[in-house]
Amino acid sequence: MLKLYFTHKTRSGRVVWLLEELGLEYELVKLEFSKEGLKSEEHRKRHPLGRVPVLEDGDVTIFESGAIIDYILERHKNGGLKPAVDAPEFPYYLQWFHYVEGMIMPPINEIVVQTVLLPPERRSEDALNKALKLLAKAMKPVNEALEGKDYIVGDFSGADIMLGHAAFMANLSVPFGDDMPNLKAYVARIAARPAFDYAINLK
Ligand SMILES: N[C@@H](CCC(=O)N[C@@H](CS)C(=O)NCC(=O)O)C(=O)O
Repeated sequence: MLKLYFTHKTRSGRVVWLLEELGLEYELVKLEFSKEGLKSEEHRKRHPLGRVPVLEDGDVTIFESGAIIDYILERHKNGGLKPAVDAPEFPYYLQWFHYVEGMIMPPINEIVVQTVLLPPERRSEDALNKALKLLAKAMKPVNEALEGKDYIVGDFSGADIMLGHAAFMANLSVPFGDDMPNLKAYVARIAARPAFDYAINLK
């Protein structure tokens, strides 16, 4: 059975969300967001940096949320929730899927570091402001791409698992304003999906 190493309020929620959308059976191993929970010798054998998510499937142990999502879609869902390689949507599916960790998550990581993870005396307002500006810049093309659409590429897909989770998290830190109406509606649409609601509230 698939085994997912999970920590509340992290990218491991993406994988729970996907598994729930697909109705796949899985075992959940909950780890605390702490040195003891994530940096143990045992967990570092699964992920060299001691991070989540990690998925085990028989003798496969795989990390990186995007890789895990693609792995599940290929090995356990026969390409479901993903356009066919020769479909016109396919290149854009790949583009938005990878845009999330490549362009959206770096400023979100910095915002979390500067507002939550660092002790107040080590926080930098300059670094925070730069990250907020970068995030707004990275989100603008997403808002434009969502014009007239419910999901980022055609039907609900793996790209929405990546993007929906990141957009929901971004909206928690800095709520999308009236200049991002499509993203605002998209986050509400994502939040209304029962599988997402389950995953995001799982502790
Ligand atoms: N690019 C990786 C990022 C993994 C990652 O940084 N996970 C965070 C939680 S969202 C983590 O485990 N942080 C623990 C730490 O930094 O010690 C992915 O998409 O899986």
